[in-house]
Amino acid sequence: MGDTLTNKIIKDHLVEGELRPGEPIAIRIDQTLTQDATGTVAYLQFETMDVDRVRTDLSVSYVDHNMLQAGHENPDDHRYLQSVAARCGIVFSRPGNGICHQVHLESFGVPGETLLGSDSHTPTCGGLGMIAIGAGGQDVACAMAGLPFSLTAPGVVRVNLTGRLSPWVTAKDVILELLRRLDVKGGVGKVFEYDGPGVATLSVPERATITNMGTELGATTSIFPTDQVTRAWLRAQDREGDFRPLAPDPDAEYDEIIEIDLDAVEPLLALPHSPGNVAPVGELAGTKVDQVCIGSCTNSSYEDMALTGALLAGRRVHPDVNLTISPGSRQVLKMIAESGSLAGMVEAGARILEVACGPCIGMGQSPRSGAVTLRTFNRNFEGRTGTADAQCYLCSPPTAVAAALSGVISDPRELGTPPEVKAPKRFLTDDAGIIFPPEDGSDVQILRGPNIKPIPRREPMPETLTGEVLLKVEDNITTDHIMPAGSRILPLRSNIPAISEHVFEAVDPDFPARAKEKGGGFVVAGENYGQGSSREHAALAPMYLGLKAVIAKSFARIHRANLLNFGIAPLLFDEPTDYGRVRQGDQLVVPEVRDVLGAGSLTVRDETAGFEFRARADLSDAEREVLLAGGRLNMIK
Ligand code: MIC
Ligand code: SF4
Repeated sequence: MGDTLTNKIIKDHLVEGELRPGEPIAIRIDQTLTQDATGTVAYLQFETMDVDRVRTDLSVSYVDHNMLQAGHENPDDHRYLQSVAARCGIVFSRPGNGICHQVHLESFGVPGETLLGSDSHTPTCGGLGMIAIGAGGQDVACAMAGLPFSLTAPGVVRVNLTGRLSPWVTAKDVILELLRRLDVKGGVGKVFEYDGPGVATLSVPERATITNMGTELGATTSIFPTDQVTRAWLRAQDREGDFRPLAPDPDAEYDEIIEIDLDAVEPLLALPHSPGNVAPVGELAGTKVDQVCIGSCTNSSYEDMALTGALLAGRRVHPDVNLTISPGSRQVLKMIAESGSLAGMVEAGARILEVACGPCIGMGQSPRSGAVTLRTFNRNFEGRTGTADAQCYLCSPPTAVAAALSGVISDPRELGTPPEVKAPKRFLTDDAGIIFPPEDGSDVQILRGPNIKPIPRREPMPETLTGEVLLKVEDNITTDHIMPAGSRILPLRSNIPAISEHVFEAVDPDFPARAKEKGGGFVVAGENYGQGSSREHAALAPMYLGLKAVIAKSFARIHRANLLNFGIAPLLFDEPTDYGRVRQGDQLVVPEVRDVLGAGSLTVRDETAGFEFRARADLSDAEREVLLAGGRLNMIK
């Protein structure tokens, strides 16, 4: 039986384990990326590994999230990142050069290689035929040190694309269609491999929009094959030499097959407050809109911006709507400036923002109270805009422009004949936003600001875990619930004691004080605990507050790995109905945890309610070792 493209690339990089879905494996990592909000802690950990220079083919450090300089914290972190990069052989992408995923696609992604990034949307480069995976900063630090990356071998889903998208329907609507069918945990443990005659009709940036937002399915990653479209795009980026033809074997066997007829896809929206809450635009037509934001790593390519500019040229933004536009990279900004698209946007009344994540991560542009905001982004979790009661919808650039012009949610198909936006024959490429490291960085001094504090460590796992259920939460708790972002909290990313004061802020503002007062304890959760981002702060800060274990019905992949990396036990209810019996405030005891972990199920005694239930950890041998040691840093040392 032939191989899927996913398994061909994984086999090329396999260093441990057997490639069967569900089995633990480890793969060699060719490239890494970090961004500033996860990068400081990743590099602080890398520094403790006593490795002088990165051992990957390429490692890039981006500054794109913490761009607001409302105090010394962010610029100090940028300077730290730049100095570590020079010291350790890492390419540094300066603030203003662009969003990590957009720039990596344009400048560095190589078909057939592996990329590990400390950002959950790293799969963007799957649009170029990479196996690109998001992970916590510590896993990325280990990959930079030359260690293989451990994961559970994924099942491979073939997404067979047929037909061609209709006018005004975009790649964003394709991934929203998948989210409509599968919801936010329908992709857990899977790679989505796109195939079929429809692939050739999609450009590389369109493919990247789809693989980017495959993250919202909970998928391990998503990938497209490479073809003449990929080759031409790489040629236009002056990188044809990086092209490699990649396809699955004709008789490849898949674990699942999904059919998408591109002709049948229609303009869609994700409704508040989940990317999986999808409906046709028509169903919401007429809803009044206060803000429209175009950009983010999902929709900020040259084509997205050129289309936006063409649609806005000669028109006026509705007086009740605030329209913001953030191009994805310096390359994109320069090209839309030269082509005149930027002038069209300005003329129409758009607010042009910095080339960065910006409003996507609540770095400014919070809408007014109770606002309806339409965004071309990938996440609309409650509160993520920075305004607690805002209603955030996700959509394509044309749907966003249609609302910006009319003031209400409208079907973009009412905009008339779509303007023709041609992919450039040649992108404007130059390295002005990139600083390459010196051959020998051993003399470079690493520069730290006062906000950079040492990373706290956890003691090895004790014989018995005891403590109170500090918090009980529902299904689909996101890392934005656990460790919120936004302009107020993000500058504390390199200061764990300070950021820990904000853990679960919007869910239960008393959590940090209670956790400290009780000497730590447990969190009890439903399905898909920790969905969303890769931020290891959602494990590290609760660990600092004394969190010992999370007992959940299921976990999101990256967050589970982050919990293990920081010595917090991710336990699963053997019997999901026991979730209903445990109450917040109950006193729990997990005896003989060191002996039993990994070897089957554990007994958990609820001393307050007077009953016992079973929970298990489903650990590989390597994971068990990490947990017993109190986290991975303790082992590496
Ligand atoms: C996000 O989109 O949530 C982020 C901000 O990019 C995160 C990383 C972080 O929290 O720094 C992600 O997606 O991993
Ligand atoms: Fe940045 Fe938003 Fe993309 Fe995260 S999802 S990397 S915050 S643009």
